[in-house]
Amino acid sequence: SVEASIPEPQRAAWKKYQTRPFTNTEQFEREVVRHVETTLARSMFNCDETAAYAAASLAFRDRLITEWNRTQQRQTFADGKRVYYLSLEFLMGRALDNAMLNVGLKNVAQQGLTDLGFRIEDVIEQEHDAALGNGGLGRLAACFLDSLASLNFAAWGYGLRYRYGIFKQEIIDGYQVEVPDYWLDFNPWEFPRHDIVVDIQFYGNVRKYQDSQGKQISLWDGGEIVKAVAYDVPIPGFETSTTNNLRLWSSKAASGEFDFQKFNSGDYESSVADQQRAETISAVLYPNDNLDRGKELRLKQQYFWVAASLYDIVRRFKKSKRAWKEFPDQVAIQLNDTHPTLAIVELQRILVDLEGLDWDEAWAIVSNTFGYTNHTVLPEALEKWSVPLFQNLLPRHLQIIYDINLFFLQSVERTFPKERDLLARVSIIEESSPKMIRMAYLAIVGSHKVNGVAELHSDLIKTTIFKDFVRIFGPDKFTNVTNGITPRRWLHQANPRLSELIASKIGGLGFLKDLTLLSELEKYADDKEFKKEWQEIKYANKVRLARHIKSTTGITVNPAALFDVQVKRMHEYKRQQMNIFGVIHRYLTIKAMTPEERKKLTPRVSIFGGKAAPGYWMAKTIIHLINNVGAVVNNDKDVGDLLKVVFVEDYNVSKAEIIIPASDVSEHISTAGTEASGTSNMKFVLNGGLIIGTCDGANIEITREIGESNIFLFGNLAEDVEDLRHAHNYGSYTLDPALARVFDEIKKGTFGDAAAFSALTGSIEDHGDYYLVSDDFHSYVQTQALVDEAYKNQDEWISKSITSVARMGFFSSDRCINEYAESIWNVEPQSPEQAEAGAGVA
Ligand code: T68
Repeated sequence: SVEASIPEPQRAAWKKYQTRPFTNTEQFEREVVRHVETTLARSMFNCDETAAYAAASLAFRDRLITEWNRTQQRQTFADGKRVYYLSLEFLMGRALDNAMLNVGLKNVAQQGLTDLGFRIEDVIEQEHDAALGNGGLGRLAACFLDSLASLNFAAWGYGLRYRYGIFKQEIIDGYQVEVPDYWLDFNPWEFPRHDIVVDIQFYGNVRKYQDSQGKQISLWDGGEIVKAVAYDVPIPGFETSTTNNLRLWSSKAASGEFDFQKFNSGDYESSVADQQRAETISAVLYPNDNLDRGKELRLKQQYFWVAASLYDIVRRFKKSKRAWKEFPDQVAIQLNDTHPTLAIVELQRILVDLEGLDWDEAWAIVSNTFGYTNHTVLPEALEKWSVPLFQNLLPRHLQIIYDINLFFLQSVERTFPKERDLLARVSIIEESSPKMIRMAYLAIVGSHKVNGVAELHSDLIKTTIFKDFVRIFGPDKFTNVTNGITPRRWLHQANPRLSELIASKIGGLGFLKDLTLLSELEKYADDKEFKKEWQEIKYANKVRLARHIKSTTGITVNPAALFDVQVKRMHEYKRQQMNIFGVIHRYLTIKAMTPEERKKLTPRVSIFGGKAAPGYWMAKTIIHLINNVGAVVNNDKDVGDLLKVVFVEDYNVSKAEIIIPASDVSEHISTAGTEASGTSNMKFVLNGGLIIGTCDGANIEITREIGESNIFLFGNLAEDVEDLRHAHNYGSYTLDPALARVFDEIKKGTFGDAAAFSALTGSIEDHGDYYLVSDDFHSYVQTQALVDEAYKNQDEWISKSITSVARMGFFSSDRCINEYAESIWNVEPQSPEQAEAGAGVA
């Protein structure tokens, strides 16, 4: 076993002083005080909430790292297949609350902090979100890490340690302003591994020569070296000692602080510049969601991260002394979108150029190792790299891509002779000027499975963007794994009262590990007492959100009103513009009513939140319009409580934890066929909110699970979108009359300078209405009226809410991870108890 390598006496000494993680309040308090007094060099007289947060986190951090160590030892000893999840984004949010709940010691911490004079909620609030992601894709990666650990899979995440995460959003005079998110001042959750450093090469040249056996060798040399330093973040599973690893790479100049040679020869400035250039690689997260901009620094980030991760993975494999052909039995690498696709090329390079394998032998290993997940069909989001740019940065990789493409096209030609158009269509190289590398095609060719993230989306990729590849590789290569969310964070942590209420009825918290157990709730859907408690919890969550809104925006909202929420990245395809046009329509309707008519209305609070990419002008215009509409509506005496419009600044994971449990209705209203899945839709329903939405992404499967009578669906179907667009461009176009009235009001200047919004209204009435806002507006407004009516019958509304929650079992990320494990990775979990019995680890 692992321990056999250490002689008995030393082993005894180690054992005797082995760290024993705290398990009770007294031990926790001792740890907190020790950290305050020594690690933080403070005392009880100057321990504020920040220091209490720091000390409590350090206490939990110590606990996690001991379990982390044991888990890694166990997994090394077991020597089974590992999963590596490569993602440029991990949108983790806060760690302390999650750690406390996952290790089952929040009560202990609560009591301990109380004894020391603090409120646990205030302490938790001190933490800065780890916001290394844009939106759904990054948050999905975070949910997957939670499930992988909770299910006892041996799995590592690999990402970049950005110094700046997604920017902070401020709203000034109704406009979005971006503020840098420097989050690393104090981060107790990461462990720098200054001993794990990988040299990463860029630029340079390729030399070809023959070795002594006459074999062609390609050597990539020259160029520059940047160092990748590992930082490890422990990922605790829920109610298991398994603690997995998220390894994030940080860039550093190869010459250390700076180049002393240059410094001594008087070239101080350029030595500093070299260092800064190296550190720039991991400096900032690109803030675009569903958009590819093809910048060189982004390509550098991708290669830097992928090369460091593969070096690490290959090094770990080599320690096992197995034959190369066993690599895919030991290693599964999942590509979160095309961002890590270079890993395919890099592994082929390692095997052929550095390890001397034959091309075909290497390629069989590579293509059996990778799986690729697609997250979008939007053309502007599909990654492409300019060949000249790529050639300069990664000359050897370009040659390998050309070879991959050549062999691929040759095989296509053999199977489909005389289909010249097909070859051009599926080529990894697009023959444009400049030529472009199509990363999705490379990912498909180099993986053994390709999956979409919801049923509709997986069907769409097979019939549209990847249609030719289904013919070439057969349909079995393409599969669906519908997204999921972790019920630990999105129910238990975000909505503790609801979680406890559910637990009290269905025999404890077991549903947090097997979400299908929620079905037991269905028999309470008509239970009067239970419904009252259910409603009370929703109300309390709304009161909490109302308080947050008051303190951040100054707007007073009535918690008894219907809370209608749309929080997600700002994007035309997500159609926040349709929502705000609907709000304007409602406002105009109210204004035209008599006081008597107004009395019958359902008061509503329209809550928006979300960041716009800094360069996405139209998205910023939508934010501006929302804020301007709010300024008018919220101050109109005729309207009062009947309508309020709120834009919540800086929407992020920890805001989501407040907002989602407080929603009555949330909006998931993308143009059909554009939202690959959506995951917040699942979070809202799991927290007892109803949905108004289109037949898009996971909304469709949510409807299948919870039933059509529990969701407000509207709008055109994906299958009709193409024809409608065609009709806009080639037929006669008439704006929906209600929408036309809304536009007239905007143009009159009711919501500020009309010119500010002309591009927005113009994109609909003059430029083809690509997202079908006008086509769907009528059914949207009608469906909102149904929502108003339904909300008046609270009794029925609450039954719908309970029934829906009871039927959400399918949408756990645990189910989702088990599907990946079975149909893509071919791995099985290993329970710590079982492993320890085998390994003799005490
Ligand atoms: C989202 N994609 C999908 N992309 O939009 C959403 N893009 O439907 C889906 O539920 C989610 O992925 C999880 O599958 C994104 O969030 C990005 O953030 C992104 C980032 C960089 C480049 C392109």
